[in-house]
Amino acid sequence: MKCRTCGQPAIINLRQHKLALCRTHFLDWLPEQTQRFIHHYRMFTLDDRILVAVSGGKDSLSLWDMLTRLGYHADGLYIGLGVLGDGFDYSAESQRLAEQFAAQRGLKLHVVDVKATYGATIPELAVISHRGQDKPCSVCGLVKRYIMNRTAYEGGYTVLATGHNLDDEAAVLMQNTLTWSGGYLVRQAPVLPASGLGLARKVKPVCRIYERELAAYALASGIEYVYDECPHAVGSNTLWYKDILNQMEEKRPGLKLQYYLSFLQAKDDGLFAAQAAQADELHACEKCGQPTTAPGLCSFCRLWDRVRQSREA
Ligand code: Q46
Ligand code: ZN
Ligand code: ZN
Repeated sequence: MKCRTCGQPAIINLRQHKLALCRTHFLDWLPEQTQRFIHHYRMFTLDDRILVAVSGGKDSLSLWDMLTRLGYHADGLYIGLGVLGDGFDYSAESQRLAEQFAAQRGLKLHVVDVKATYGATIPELAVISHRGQDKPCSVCGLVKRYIMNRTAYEGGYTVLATGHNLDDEAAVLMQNTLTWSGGYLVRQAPVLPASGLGLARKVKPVCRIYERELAAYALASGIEYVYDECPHAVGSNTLWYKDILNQMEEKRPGLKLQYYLSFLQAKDDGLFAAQAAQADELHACEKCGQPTTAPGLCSFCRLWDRVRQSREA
């Protein structure tokens, strides 16, 4: 297999694009693609201050690397969840790699440790709050969304970028289309606009890029990242849907991309317009001031209230 651009041996074959590339040209091609999508979905410009949520994994670190290579002003945010792996401290290792990445490139990384800042790790929170039958992912999602938004807002960032890739998006889409969850589908988008109430603009610049391409980018550019999935992801629905989609992609290269893009097109054409019109009103949480649709306190403040009550009991 030879690189289409220069004829040197290729390191990757992008079957869905019928394109093979060598290391040099792949490392040029992926940021160019990302730039096209940033422009196409009007995500941000060189004047924006971007906060990239980094987990220490390949997707978010490759995204951060590409954004800085493209000349964007992008700082990082690492959230310490306090998750332990099999025989090693998963969160500590992820944090080390995120910090190493930032230090090597002279980039600014905000670190928010959930236990040090609020008083419990994510697995502890899941047990105390009885949310999600001791499976920490639902609490984790809530806490991460809150901290990301708050850090972006308080730091004066104009946009919050996450490393969700095409495989993530297609798996969520499959999960939501199997149950026709209109409310979730309407919010699944490459860009979610800001609200005047302090909800940051959210963007997913690599939502059209395959997971294996981001992994190849990280390897080819020498980015050290945490290889393992979060131990709580093992056995999750998302991984199961990813697996099914990969089997389909194997037989029909490009299927995942087509699935996702035709969904975005259908939404642009008005599918789920009714759900979009029903969007819940936001107001400021009575305690922390962050935007919420829940009456009174936001779900984050309610969660920590429950923790306090159960500790006092
Ligand atoms: S980090 Fe958190 Fe994920 Fe781990 S605990 Fe679940 S939600 S699996 S993206
Ligand atoms: Zn080449
Ligand atoms: Zn609150």
